[in-house]
Amino acid sequence: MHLEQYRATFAPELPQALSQLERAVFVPRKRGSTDKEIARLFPRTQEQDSLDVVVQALQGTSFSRTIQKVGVVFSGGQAPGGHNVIAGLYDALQKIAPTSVLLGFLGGPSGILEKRYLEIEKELLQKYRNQGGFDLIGSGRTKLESAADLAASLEVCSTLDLDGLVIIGGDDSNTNAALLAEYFLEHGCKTSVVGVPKTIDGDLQSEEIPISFGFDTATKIYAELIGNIGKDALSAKKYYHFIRLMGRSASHVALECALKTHPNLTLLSEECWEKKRSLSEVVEEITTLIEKRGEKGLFYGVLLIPEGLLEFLPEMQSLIQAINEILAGKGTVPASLPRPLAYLFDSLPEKIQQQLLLDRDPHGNVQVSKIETEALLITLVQRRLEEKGLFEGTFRPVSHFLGYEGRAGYPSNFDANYCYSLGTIAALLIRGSHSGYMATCRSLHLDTQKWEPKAIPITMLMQMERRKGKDKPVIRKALVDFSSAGYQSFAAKREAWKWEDDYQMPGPLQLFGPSDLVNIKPISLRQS
Ligand code: FBP
Repeated sequence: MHLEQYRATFAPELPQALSQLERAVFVPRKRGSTDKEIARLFPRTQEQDSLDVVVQALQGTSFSRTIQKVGVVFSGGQAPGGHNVIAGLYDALQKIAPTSVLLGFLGGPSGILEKRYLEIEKELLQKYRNQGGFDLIGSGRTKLESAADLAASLEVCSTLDLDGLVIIGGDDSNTNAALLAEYFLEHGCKTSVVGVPKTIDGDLQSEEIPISFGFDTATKIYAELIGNIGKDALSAKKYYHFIRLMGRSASHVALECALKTHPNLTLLSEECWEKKRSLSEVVEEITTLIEKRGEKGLFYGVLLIPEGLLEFLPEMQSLIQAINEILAGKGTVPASLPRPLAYLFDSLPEKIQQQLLLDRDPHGNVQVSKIETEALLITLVQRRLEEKGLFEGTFRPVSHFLGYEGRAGYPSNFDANYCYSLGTIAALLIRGSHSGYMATCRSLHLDTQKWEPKAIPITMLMQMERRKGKDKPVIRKALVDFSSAGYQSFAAKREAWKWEDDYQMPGPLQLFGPSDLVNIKPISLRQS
């Protein structure tokens, strides 16, 4: 038997509160106040309460609707566990509405606009249970934002007579979900729009969302590879490994991998922003590390670089924002840049200049995964070492980018259970005709049985931000919190890691075996 067949037989565990769906009910909990502009833009969904799932003592509540048809869509980048959201949704629907039909929109949100879907049936779904990737229905990054997109989505959901639409996505995709929910309510459409927090980046988190799904698996996969690279560095003693890690703006992935593997240096974008560091200061820090290690006879090392680093160096951020505005209008780069920024742009290697000019994604974000920050740092560090007359011929850098290899792996047990629970909560939200909500669970640091399933209004997470040259309502990205236990632990140990070569080898993600190995959770997981 192949691993995928074994894995398909894994039975995800549900929190106790979701074990009897006929007795699982939502209890409202007052939410905090909403940003004024968000409240103005979302008049129908901004006042909704949070909802906690509780088990009612007696059966017999009449739920607000009988479900006949539900649609589901993946939006944005892959994250391990997505198929289990669909499995949890499907199984819950089968229990609460056995004749209901689940439609999967193909290729992401564009599948909604173009009315491309397939019916997800039991036999088909079986092959995808507990598997990585999003290949059952595919994904895409089309934004549902313009009046025409909203109208087309309404038309499709109404014609298909959908009771619910589940959007499995990151911050931008869940922003789309909030817009759709508001628009559908405004137009009297019965389709409940429900979001599910997906992204390996870990930046869709809050008090109520301890972590997005996929983060656990992706960081375990990266940590295995970083651990192997560390072991190689320690054996060969001749290479400096510059490892850029996916994760877009926030450095959650880099922090978690650092806690798991203990590299010599981990840059955190948030710290660079806080300290208003320039690119040359970052280069100086790396050069000094290499210099001091060289003095101790150590000519090798492991460095972690978050993929969003450049956007968090204030001078580079000004440059990227200026380029964004120019690309959204009519000017050209570098001609239309103000002089200091044009000078900074000119000082960058040509390849990096080109990468900064690449098309923005449909949400207006610069495509950080396409900017080879590790190569830029290697070039600048090499230049600086030469200026200082240091280590001619002994600085041998190797660049790595760990990104796509972590996004579609077999989900860890944590992600498999979490996703299955999120799909189940989504079904309950649709049964209760709740729209504009995101499914989530608190207490993920505890055993699965003790997780607290709940739903929060998506508007609770939103604020106004400048995108593509305009102010837009968006979900705020959660950055690394300096008061968190994960960061504090990192801050306490990193100085020692610079010199002691305490590289850890977490090894491959364990799907079977002793429970303390298969149930490892993210070290930086919020205990909320
Ligand atoms: P989501 O925010 O959609 O989950 O995507 C996350 C991510 O994997 C980032 O870490 C990365 O920068 C980006 O997607 C890469 O995008 P693409 O898949 O379009 O190359």
